[in-house]
Amino acid sequence: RKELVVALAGNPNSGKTSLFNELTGSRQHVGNWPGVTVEKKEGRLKFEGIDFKVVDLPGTYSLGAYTEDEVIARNFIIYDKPDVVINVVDATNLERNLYLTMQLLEMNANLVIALNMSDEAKAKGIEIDKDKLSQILKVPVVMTVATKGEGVKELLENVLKAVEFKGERYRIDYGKELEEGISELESLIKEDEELSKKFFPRWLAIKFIENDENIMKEFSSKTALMEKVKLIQKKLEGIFGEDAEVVVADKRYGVISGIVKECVKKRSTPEERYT
Ligand code: BGO
Repeated sequence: RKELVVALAGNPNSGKTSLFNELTGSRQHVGNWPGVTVEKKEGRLKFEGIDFKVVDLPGTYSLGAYTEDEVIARNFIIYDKPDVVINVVDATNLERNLYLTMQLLEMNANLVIALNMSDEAKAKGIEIDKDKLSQILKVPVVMTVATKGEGVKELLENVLKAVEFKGERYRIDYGKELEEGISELESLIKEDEELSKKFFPRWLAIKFIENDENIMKEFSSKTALMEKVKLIQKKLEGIFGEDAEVVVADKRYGVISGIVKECVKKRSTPEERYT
């Protein structure tokens, strides 16, 4: 069996580096991403007789086209199609971190969530129902303390299971009007061999509606498709009275807020109780 590729994705300071070190130990190689001066870290590990290559993606809050780091991370997921993506989530900041998670799911990345900093979360009285989170997102969720190696074995067991996963993960329901636009574009994308081979059609359709700079530039020569995109954007702006990209982002934030309400309980910490 060939070497499996696992990418680590997460917000800055979520503990990605600590987890990378814990997974790969001294079997690391540091270079650069092609054409840019951003550091690329790769490492190797063997688990249950299977060889893994672990690629540490740049830490980002989003996967838009706004920073070099975001473009590197998203291009790796689109073009290199890693077998599994470990999404390192800071459990003390679940709501903010889930914004990236939603985008990874939208790209059809094969996710396993490492709910890291779970020691810090506990100390702060934040209780996350990880089974509930896992059930909603249809993604394995493992509590980890990367700096102590806690949960890492369970994480790898779930990575191995995810390799075989063929089902569907969670997808945001953007509501009737947006979904109509998305599926119209999705059909056009599926009819285009170049596009449908390269991209997950639903993701690309959403990026078009969001007016994603890189994507719009890359496909500006597909005039019929671009006209359709503009038409749909106009229609949505007429309905919502806002740019389509704002409507999409708002919907994501709303969905995340709902998920957090369902999964997170905050107890008062001893300090808060006695002061
Ligand atoms: C410092 N639990 C706890 N408690 N801390 C963790 C965990 C965890 O599960 N995982 C990581 N950290 P990175 P990115 C630091 O460096 O891996 C800590 O950006 C310090 N440094 O040790 O770098 C980790 O790669 C001085 O903390 O994250 C690190 O994603 C004082 O979280 C920080 C306190 O981890 C970020 C912490 C000189």
